[in-house]
Formats: sequence, C-alpha cells, structure tokens
Amino acid sequence: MKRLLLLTTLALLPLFVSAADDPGYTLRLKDHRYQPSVLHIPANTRIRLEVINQDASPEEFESSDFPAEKIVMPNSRMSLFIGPFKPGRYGFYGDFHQPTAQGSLIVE
Ligand SMILES: [Cu+2]
Repeated sequence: MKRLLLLTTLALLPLFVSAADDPGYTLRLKDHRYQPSVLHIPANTRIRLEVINQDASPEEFESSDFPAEKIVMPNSRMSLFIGPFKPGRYGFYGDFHQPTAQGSLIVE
C-alpha cells in the first residue's frame, strides 16, 4: 500500500515541476507604453508573463494574435500564462491606450 502511494506521488511530480519551471518574463507599463515593447521568448514553451503597471490608470493586456485579455490595475501587477507558440511575431496591446501601448512577442 505504501509503495503504491509512493508511485502515485512520483507520477504526479512532473506536473508540479513543469509548472514551477515555466520561464517568467516581465513587461512594464509606463506612460501607456510597454517596456520592453519587443519581448523575445522561446518557441513551444508556455511562459508566465508578469505585467507591472506603473501608470495611474488601469490597462488591459490584450492580443488579437493569441488568446489573452487581462486587466492590470494602476500601480499594480498581474501575471498570466501564454503560449506555447510556434516561431513568429505576435502582437499585443493595451486595450485602454491602443495608440501608444503596442508591443510584439518574437518567438524563436
Ligand atoms: Cu479588452
């Protein structure tokens, strides 16, 4: 019985390891612009993206090229998981300040 429990635990372990191993990247919003505005990330990998909003108004991280839509409050941060992506260029923007809040992911 104990042996069975151990095997079950070991079988589940890779799930947790893989979640902890998701590489993390950070974008900052300042003056309604993304910094950096171009982010290089690896292909075929799910990544954790942290968005830090240093502006005094809310923003919404959003894309038309991949599923993502999440609000980040003023002077706050949020994170979301995106990908995995095939190699290429994927745009994202801030839905509330689209004229300036534009960026791209370069997946390679
Ligand atoms: Cu939106």
